[in-house]
Amino acid sequence: RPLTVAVLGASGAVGQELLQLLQERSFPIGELRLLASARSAGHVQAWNGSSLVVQEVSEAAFEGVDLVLASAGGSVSRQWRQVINSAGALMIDNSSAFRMDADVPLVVPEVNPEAVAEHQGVIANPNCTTILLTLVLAPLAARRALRRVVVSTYQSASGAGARAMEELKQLTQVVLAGDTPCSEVLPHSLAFNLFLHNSPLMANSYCEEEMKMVNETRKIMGLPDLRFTATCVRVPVLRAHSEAVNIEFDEPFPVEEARQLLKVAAGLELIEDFEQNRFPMPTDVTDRDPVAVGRIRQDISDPNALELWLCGDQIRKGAALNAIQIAELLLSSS
Ligand code: 11C
Repeated sequence: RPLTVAVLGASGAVGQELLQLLQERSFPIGELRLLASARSAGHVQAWNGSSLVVQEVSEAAFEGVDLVLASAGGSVSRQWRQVINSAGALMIDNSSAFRMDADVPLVVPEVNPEAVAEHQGVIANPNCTTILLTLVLAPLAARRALRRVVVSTYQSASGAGARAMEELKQLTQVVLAGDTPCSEVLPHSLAFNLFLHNSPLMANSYCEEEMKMVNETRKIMGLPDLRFTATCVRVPVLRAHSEAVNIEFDEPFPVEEARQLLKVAAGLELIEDFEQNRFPMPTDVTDRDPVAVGRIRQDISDPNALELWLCGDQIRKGAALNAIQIAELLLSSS
């Protein structure tokens, strides 16, 4: 039967993408409720030929709901989890609130689809950089054991939300006009600039985003002891993240074998033309589902390691698409 679906946080960048994808993918919806804080309540949203009015989130708003797609931040998800589950609904949560909880599956459908079966009312959608990376790691790890992963990210403004995207456009104009840009959303202006990721620094000098990559990748891949290090950087790109990845295995991994595996792996697209020096770019994947991978090469400093590069749309596969694929996976297995 068609589902009653609630989108919590519909006005954000991920919320808007969720609405677009629910329509594009003909998700089986009987009723769609848009829920948000009092500030956004009353806003009218066009969807699939109709106009929906955003309602203020409340206990009553979840009555009769089957599925909640939550993208309003960790504290909102924490606040409403019990109410959602008591109403008999499943929450697919885009925040980091429950990702590392033992009773919450953390799922990338192409990588660990079997994990959804273990859910207790909440399934977590991983961090965007982690989703993109695991799509590439999984097919390789299925062939040879991973020993260590070293990743550097180039993360777009979209990861900091719709306001950061708007601000990047606006501050770019400010710089072009010869004035000094000043950010109200991020710690620094991104216009013609980049900086280390804006998440809080931890006691070990890694930022939260880097430790999310470490911990979430280990959980999704089922490799709790995987040696993993990351450096996360915010770059002046609107909505697609890129990653430079060094992957060490327990034995040499022929480049051509890796290329053939990645070429056919679910969710990936190979963009690789060494003669033309043409490899994935954020503009190749913007508004698109696949994660693009390329420049797969032997690490000249380690016979057991490969180097590669990937780009993926942060809002789409890095967030909204992955969440909807989790819901589709549940529907197909129920
Ligand atoms: C970024 N990955 O690009 C972040 C945004 O845990 O879901 C999403 C943070 C998260 O800044």
